[in-house]
Amino acid sequence: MSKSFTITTPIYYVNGAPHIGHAYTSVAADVMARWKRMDGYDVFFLTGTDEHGQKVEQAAIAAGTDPQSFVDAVAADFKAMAIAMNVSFDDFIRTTEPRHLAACAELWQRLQRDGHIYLGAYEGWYATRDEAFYAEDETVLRPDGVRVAPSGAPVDWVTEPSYFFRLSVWQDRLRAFYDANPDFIGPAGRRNEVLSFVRQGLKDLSISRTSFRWGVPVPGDPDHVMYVWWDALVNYISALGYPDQGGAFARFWPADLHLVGKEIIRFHAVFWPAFLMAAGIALPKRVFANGWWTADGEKMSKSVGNVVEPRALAAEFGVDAVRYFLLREVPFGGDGDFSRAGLIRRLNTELANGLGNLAQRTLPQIARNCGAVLPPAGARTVEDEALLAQANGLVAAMRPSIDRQALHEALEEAWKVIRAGNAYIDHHAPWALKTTDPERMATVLRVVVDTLRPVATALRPFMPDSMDRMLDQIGVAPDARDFASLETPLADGLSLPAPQGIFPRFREAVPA
Ligand code: ME8
Repeated sequence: MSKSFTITTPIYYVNGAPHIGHAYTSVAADVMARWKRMDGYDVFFLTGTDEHGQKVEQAAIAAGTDPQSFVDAVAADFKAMAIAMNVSFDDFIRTTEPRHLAACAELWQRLQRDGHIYLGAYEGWYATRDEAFYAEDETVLRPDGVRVAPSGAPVDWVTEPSYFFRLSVWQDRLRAFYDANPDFIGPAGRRNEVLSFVRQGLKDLSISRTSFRWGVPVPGDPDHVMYVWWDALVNYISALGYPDQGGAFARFWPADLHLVGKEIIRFHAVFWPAFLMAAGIALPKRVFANGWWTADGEKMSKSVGNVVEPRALAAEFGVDAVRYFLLREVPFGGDGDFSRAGLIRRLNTELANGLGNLAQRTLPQIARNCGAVLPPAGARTVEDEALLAQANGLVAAMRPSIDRQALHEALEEAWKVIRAGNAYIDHHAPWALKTTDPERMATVLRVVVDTLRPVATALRPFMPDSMDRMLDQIGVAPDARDFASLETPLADGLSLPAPQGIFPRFREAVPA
């Protein structure tokens, strides 16, 4: 059986509408999932929605509806956004589903039975907006008298009975685990942040609340609901059928990669591994945190009115241009700033002029001058072979970058080939060979097609629809678009469909 690859996104809170930040993590995970499928892996790609907690309850009240109807509507919108952005998830888990509630209850009972969960009283600073507790020294008292968390969210002093997870006892084992698995957390800055957090000492974690009702009931104690983060993290195994540890669980756990935003690395790299260790379940292999997007230099927020809506952008520029921009604009793991001008610039220079032109300068010539069939390879020069070697090495050049989540570097590898391909056409000017040396013209055009094919194949995970259209145009059968198929050359004389532009240049309408 082929090797498996399990990748997850965070499950998104349903207290607000999906925006470009959510699309970002999901699209990045999608690229990796698609890449692995094309590379012969048995992939499980999980995404979904996090539907409990006080914030969601409050959002439902504010919307004048009950929590269940509210989460049903917003979860459907998140799912629609993922589909619109061509995110090829294998499962979409909702934390209000029975399978999730059952997994949470079972895990809770096991941990309680084994002494990892105990009843105590919680006192501390709690930020409803972050659904998180903060230590006194993490909070700041602002001049206006409001105490706030590092995120800026106001905190309240909370005292209530609470169940605790004995996190403190896992500190040494967590540290030993990080030492033994230096690649567990990426990028390096986030790893350092986690190591120093754990080094400072771990306190037991409050994992139940009594002050509101919208959560997973604690088994045997109906006054309590589970802390939303406890419930949320369990999604990664409830989706695989836990507590049944056969079937999908046996096939796809442990996860190869939890992709998350940088603000939730602690939950995934400290709390989650400790829960799993306590439960005797294998730990995920890696947690990688992407950076944060701002919009035109400002934090995106509803009140500022600068929230970037991914579907609106996709409708205007095409899904693939948006996917490309997000992954190309910033080194993956770093922060980025979204601007419309930046998107248009990359669409025009890199997609239309770069990649699009490589096809547009070749395929119409084949249609006109080669009888619309794939010309034979003919006798190749050293320059022909050099370009083809570069193109044929592309998947191998991108693979290590993909495996390190360096998606921007993987794209740069592809653009090296695209630039070399365009330089090759400039230099060999096939249009000028039409009358002087038609045989050489045919060879040059064929070299470009044989360059386009690995380029379009390697870029399919990033821009699935556009690259499929490009592969249609060079006669690659739909079932021969994985990486292994690149070993089989295209047949001479293959008839090609009429060429069509794939990335039209975008011209901003000038206001009258
Ligand atoms: O934290 N830039 O959900 P959430 C980049 N439910 N990425 C962004 C972003 C931005 N401006 N805004 C959001 C939660 N994201 C929890 C997760 S997991 C068991 C529970 C992305 O709706 C990024 O991946 O606040 C971030 O971690 C996630 O959305 C947060 O989504």
